[in-house]
Order: sequence, then structure tokens, then C-alpha cells
Amino acid sequence: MSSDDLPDQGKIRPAPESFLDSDLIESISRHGVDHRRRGLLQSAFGAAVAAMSGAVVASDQDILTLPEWSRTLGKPVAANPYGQPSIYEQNIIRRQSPGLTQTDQASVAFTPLQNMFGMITPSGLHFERHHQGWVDIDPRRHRLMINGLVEKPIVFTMEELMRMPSVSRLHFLECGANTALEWGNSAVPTVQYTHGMLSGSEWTGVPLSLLLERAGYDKGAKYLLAEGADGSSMTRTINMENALDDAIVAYGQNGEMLRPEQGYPLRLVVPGVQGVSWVKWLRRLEVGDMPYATKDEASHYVDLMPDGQQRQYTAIQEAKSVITAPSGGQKLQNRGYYNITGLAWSGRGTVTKVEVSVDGGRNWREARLDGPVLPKMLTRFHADWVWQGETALLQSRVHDSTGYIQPQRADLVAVRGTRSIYHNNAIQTWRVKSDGEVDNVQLG
Ligand SMILES: Nc1nc2c(c(=O)[nH]1)N[C@H]1C(S)=C(S)[C@@H](COP(=O)(O)O)O[C@H]1N2
Ligand SMILES: [Mo]
Repeated sequence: MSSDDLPDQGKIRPAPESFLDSDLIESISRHGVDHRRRGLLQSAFGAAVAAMSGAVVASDQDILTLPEWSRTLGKPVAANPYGQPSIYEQNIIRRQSPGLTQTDQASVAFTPLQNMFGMITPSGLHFERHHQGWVDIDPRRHRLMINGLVEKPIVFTMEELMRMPSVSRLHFLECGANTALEWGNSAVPTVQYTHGMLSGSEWTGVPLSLLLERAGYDKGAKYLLAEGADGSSMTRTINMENALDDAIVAYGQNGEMLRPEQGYPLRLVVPGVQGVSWVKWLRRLEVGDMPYATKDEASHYVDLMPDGQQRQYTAIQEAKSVITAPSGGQKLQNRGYYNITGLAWSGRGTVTKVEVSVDGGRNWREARLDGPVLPKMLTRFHADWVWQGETALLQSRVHDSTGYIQPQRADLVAVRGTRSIYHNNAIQTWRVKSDGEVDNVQLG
């Protein structure tokens, strides 16, 4: 089977009748443009839809005849010393946006949110954002130095760090530039490109507060400078408040060592704060008494306001949510039941409520939340929907534990203008057309 025959970006799988017809099945191409493919598509989701509609068809050869895999030997265990996804899932990959200028090193690859379940992003699909390419560092030669306003500067080896008391916590990581293209009218086609600089993982490491104590940090110090070991000279000012609260110097991701793309062997985890501050390949922390105004915070990662002023140090990722299915580039194959599902999160605390609208925000219904609902982590939501072939405008809206409610795009633009790159947390709209095709539209 060639990769061209495989299911692509998480289309809504058809009910069994259309499997039997071996109808042309709509999919979307590599870059999310609608594209026709022939093929029999199966997945856990397809099975769930089949079960819901209860359509057992007596002439289905796939249940009436024993397939060859039921009559032959399976593969040996040694074939897969490190497990890989099924070959039928090989189009579920990180992708680079067609709408962004790319160089090989200063680049970004987005998580396929439309294909994800639950709240954890598999490590191999965690989005990647590198300012100067990624490096794979020999952990025996990696060091972390803590200096500046401390009693004595210290240098840790990885071995020393991994002997210290550790914590494991689940947190989302979102680039401040996630959803940047929606500031304009570009309306990129899929949720992978609108919201895919977002992932959720379990992170393991040493609480940053413990390392600062060990170095004897000056209790009057208000800031930290975090520096990476890659060629980008990535340096960011971290508030001491965040550092002492829940920041982690992490070496673990989803139960194993960090992936090189995520900063192996050491990265900073600053829950709720924009991705750029989660410095990868972390090599130095300097304790200081004022913000450092480095290039990555003085001229980059600032928000251009309508009056021409730049907003600096907007660290926190405000509450945000998005429907991941049905979403742009997918196609509803026939009328009937659909589970609307998506993700909600807040950099300031926990998700308290998610509402879903199918009419562009005129009416709202409360969605079901999958637990556990954790602070500064993704929360999966679901809402039942019966589609009767009408044009629908799907939206989701999150409330967080501070009482904040995610804004409609027009309300956000009224305050922020449209010249920003960063911190777009507006409500996203997906339009379902009468032929079942779903696209990205902006209202108002
Ligand atoms: N050393 C270093 N740290 C870095 C970066 C980088 O290029 N170099 N990119 C930052 C940015 S902009 C983001 S959004 C996150 C992305 O983390 P990820 O690649 O693990 O998704 O890492 C941040 N930390
Ligand atoms: Mo970023």
C-alpha cells in the first residue's frame, strides 16, 4: 500500500454503507487542500461511528471472510525494539505550514490536532519550533550552570540532576505565535495550521525552586535569565514568581527522556507561559534584579497595538479552546450523529466550562469535559450534534478559573488590532457547508 492510499488529515470517516459502495472518499492533501482519494478507510473512529449507527450489513465481505492476517503467522517481537505507529497511520505527521516562509533551521512543524485523542500529545507528534535547527546533545557533556545573584555559582551534570528529588506534571506547551495567521484574513485550511503549535505532555524533572535554593539565590532577586545551548542564543527573562511557583528543569517527557526536538537532555518547563520561555537544551540560569531585554523579548515576541505601541513581556497564554473535529479540511460524509470534540486550556489555571455553538455564537450549549481537568493543561471536551445537512458555524468558548471567558474575534481585534503576531486566543469558527465540507471562516 503506498502512502497515497492512506487516510490523511483526519477526515470524518463514512458510515458502513459508503464503505460498501467503495465510494470516492474525500480527503485532504498534504497541505490540507481538498483532494480526492480512493480507499477503504478504517480506524477506531470509523468503528465507533459504525457502532453508533448500528448498521450491520449481511453482505460485508470484511466480516464474512477470514482475512489473511487471521490465517498466517504474525511478526516476531524482535521486529520492533522501539514501537512505531501502524503503517496505516503514516500520514498522521507534523507538517510545515504552506503559508509560512520556511528555512530549514528557523522553522516550525505543527501537531496534527485533528487526529489526536485525549489530552496527551504523543512525543513523536509534539510540535517543533526551532530558531536555529535542533541538536542532539551528548548528556555526558551537558551541564547546567546557575550563576548571578547567588551565594555560589554551581554547575550540575545530568547525573547530579537526575539524582535529585523529581516531580512529574502534565502541562500544555503553546507557542505565543500559535494562531498567528488568523490575525489577518488568511484563514489557513486546517486546525493543524491554525492551532497546531500546541501540545500536551507529562514533564518530569527537578523543581526549579529546589535548584535555586541549592545555589543560595538572593531572596530579593526578581528575575532569571534562561539560556539554551543551541546556536540560536535563545535567552529569555523568567519572572522569579513563575520560577518559584511551578517551573521544572525537565529531562523527561511522557515517561521517557525528552526527544531531541524538545530539548534533550534538559529544558525549562514554565507552565502557563508562552513556549519561547520554555528554553530547550537549557545550559544556564542567571539570577538577576531586572528584566534582561534580550533580542527574543525586546524586538521579537512583542505585540504591536493599534496605537503603534509595542507590548512587551506578555508571558501568559490566556484561556483558549478550539474544535478539532469536525474542523477545516474534513468532510461530513452523511447526515446524522457527530461527536463534536476539541481542546480547551488556560495559562492562568483550570478550565471550568466549555460551550459549543453550531450557529456562529447565537446559541451555546455546555460541552462534556473529560477528566482529569488539570491546571495549565489541555482539557478534552465533547458535544453531541445531529447534522441535518444545513450550513453550520461551529465554535467553542472556554471559561477559566479566574472567571475569564474566551473572546470572539471581533472583540479581541477591537482591543488588539490586527497587526499582532502573538497571543491570538479568539474563538475559532469552522463552517460546515451543505455538502459536508468544512472550512475555516472568520465572522465579523
Ligand atoms: N534553546 C532554544 N529554546 C527554545 C527555542 C529555540 O529555538 N531554542 N524555541 C522556543 C520556542 S519559540 C518555542 S514555541 C518552544 C517550542 O518547543 P518545542 O519545539 O518543544 O515544541 O521552544 C522554545 N525554546
Ligand atoms: Mo514560539
